[in-house]
Order: sequence, then C-alpha cells, then structure tokens
Amino acid sequence: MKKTVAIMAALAAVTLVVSGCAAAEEDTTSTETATTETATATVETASSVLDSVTEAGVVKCGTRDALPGFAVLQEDGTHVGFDSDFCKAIAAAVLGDATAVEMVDLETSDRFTALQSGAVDVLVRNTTWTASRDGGEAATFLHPNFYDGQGMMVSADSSYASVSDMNGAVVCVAKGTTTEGNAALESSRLGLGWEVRSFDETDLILEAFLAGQCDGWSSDVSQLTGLRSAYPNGADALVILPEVFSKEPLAPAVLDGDTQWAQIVNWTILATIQAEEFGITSANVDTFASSEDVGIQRFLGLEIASDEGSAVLDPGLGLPADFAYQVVKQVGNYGEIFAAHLTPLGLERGVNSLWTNGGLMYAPPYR
Ligand SMILES: N[C@@H](CCC(=O)N[C@@H](CS)C(=O)NCC(=O)O)C(=O)O
Repeated sequence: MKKTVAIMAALAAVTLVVSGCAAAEEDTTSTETATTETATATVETASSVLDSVTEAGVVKCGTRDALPGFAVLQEDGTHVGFDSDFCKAIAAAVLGDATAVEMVDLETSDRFTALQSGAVDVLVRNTTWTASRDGGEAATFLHPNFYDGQGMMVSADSSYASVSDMNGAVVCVAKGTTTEGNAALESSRLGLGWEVRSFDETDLILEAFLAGQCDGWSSDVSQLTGLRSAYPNGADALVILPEVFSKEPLAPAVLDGDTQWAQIVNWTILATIQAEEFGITSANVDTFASSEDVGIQRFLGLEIASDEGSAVLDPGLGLPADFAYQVVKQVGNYGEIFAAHLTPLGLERGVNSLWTNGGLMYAPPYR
C-alpha cells in the first residue's frame, strides 16, 4: 500500500545548511510548522501493524497477568502494573484510548513465537534486549522501559549471605529466559557447581521453592522483588542477595520489518520520559495548553504560531499530533508510572532515573 511520509529530516538539514546551526535552533518554529503542511514524499511500504490495530480498534499486548508490580490481572478484569501501563500507553498513543488494549498473558518461552505469529502486536513483558534475540528472534527492541540485572533470592533462614556462599546449590530459573544462561555462566565463573533447574512457569518455581527443592531462585532483580512481595510465607521469609551479575535491559519489542510500528512504540515510551523531563504529569498536563514553550507545544501537539500561520508538528511517525498528551493524560509520565507500581515494592529509580538526575532515561528531541 502507499503511504505518505514526511521528509522533515531532510528539510531540517537544508535549514541548517542555509541558516547555520544557531539561527536554526532559535527559529525552528516557522521552518518546522511550514514544512508540516507542504513537504511530503510518497514511498512504497508494506502494510503496517498500525493499519490492523487501527482497524481492530485494539492493541494486542503480550504481557503477564501475575507479576506483582509489573503486570497483574485483578479480579475486576483490569490489569495493573508497570508493563501494563506501557501497554495502555501504546493504546492511548495510537487509538486515543488507554483501555483499547487486549492484554495477552504469555509464559517466558512463548514470548517470541507470539510475536512472530502475530498473536500480539507488541511485547511488553520484562524481556531482555540481547543481540541473539535481536538477530535470531525476528524481534526489534525499542527503548528499554527498565534497566535491570540478574540477582539471586534465597530463603531468609538459609546460611547464604552472598552468591559466592552457594557452593553446589540448586538454582531454580524460568525456561526460555536469559536467566538460565547467566546462572550457568556465573556458576562456572565462580566455580560453584550449581545445578541450574529450569521450569516452564513461575508458579512451578514457587512450588519447588516452597517444597525446599531450590536453594536459590534467580531472575531479574525487579522480578524477584515483585515475586518476593507476594510470597505466600511473607516477604520477610526471602532475601535477595546483594550481587547483580548481568545486564538486563528490559525493552518492549515488535516484529522485525515494520519500521512505522516500531517508531510508534518507541516514541510512546520516549514520550513518557520526555514528559517527566518537562515536568508534565497526568494531573497538570491540561495546564500546559497555554504554554508558550515551543518545545512543549510541539510535544503536546499544540498549535504553534508563526509568520506563515499556525500548525502543529507532525514528524511523520504515523501518530496523532496529540499522542503524547493522550499518553500522559491517560497513563502518566515515566516517573509517575514508576512511582505507582515499582516504588511501593521498594525499588529505587537508580539507573532508571532521568539523565538529568544521572540515570539512563533520555529521550531524543521531539522536533
Ligand atoms: N528478563 C529475562 C527474564 C524474564 C522472565 O520472564 N523471567 C521469568 C522468571 S521469574 C518470568 O516469567 N517472570 C514473570 C512471571 O512469570 O510472572 C528474559 O527476558 O529472559
């Protein structure tokens, strides 16, 4: 099918050449608003998930239904959690309705097949971005929504104070995860001779752990924290050891080969980060309707006045001009989402702070 794609980037580059960087930075408003109306080119692209999502009026989001803090199906049928909120944010961005989302519960080993078969439009399920998954699972990973690392949880009445105390331990993990390989590697690195035992479902690890069949339960620290909070014998019966022995950037993913859909999901995540940086929250977003800050006007899809008239910025992503407004209004900014679901578990922002606070959360300019 034919799609019209704005070529603003090329025109912006021309602007820089003719007027110099400083001038372009000071007076980009008129250039960018003018180009939104006139500068387009037509290219052939394959059909996008955007079309099927728009037609269906719903985003199918591959996630979880029982991971405290991240994605929990409640008795009233609603989903609550950090990952659930990013699923809702995508629906708010694309369809203007955060509730227009079908949450598809996936076990770890089914995640990529669900994406490949089209059973889900996007995966937001504590999934680590690795090179092999990028290259071998037909998955395109987007901006991480949580930078994590692998850790070890043990019984509080065990004698383990450190991973290096766990000589000959049985370490229980979920099948189809990065956790399996990392645990084996850590065991051989430290010469601990672990038996890494893999289970199809988290519930089965829990059963085995309760039955005393596991000396350690290894996973991403964020997940261990969530699972610990819901432990049947109480959170205090478990301890998460201090070591973090891998990098686990948890990132939403879409199927390879659909750049438009990938950009849409990416900019939805980035919008939550940018909103936090601007200080725009679900509670105060409407007060920015009269903002005179051009950066905020662009971001919220507000009319930007210029000598040529007024227009809203359309960067050509295939998103409605007010997508960031809808995301923030209906779901919240990154900090709000984190505070609502992860702070109560005791997780700190740490590397997931904004870059302005020394963290890794950084959105490219929306212009
Ligand atoms: N981030 C790792 C681990 C992800 C993962 O899903 N781990 C298991 C281990 S506990 C899991 O299913 N957790 C959530 C759940 O079952 O609710 C990966 O992408 O492989």
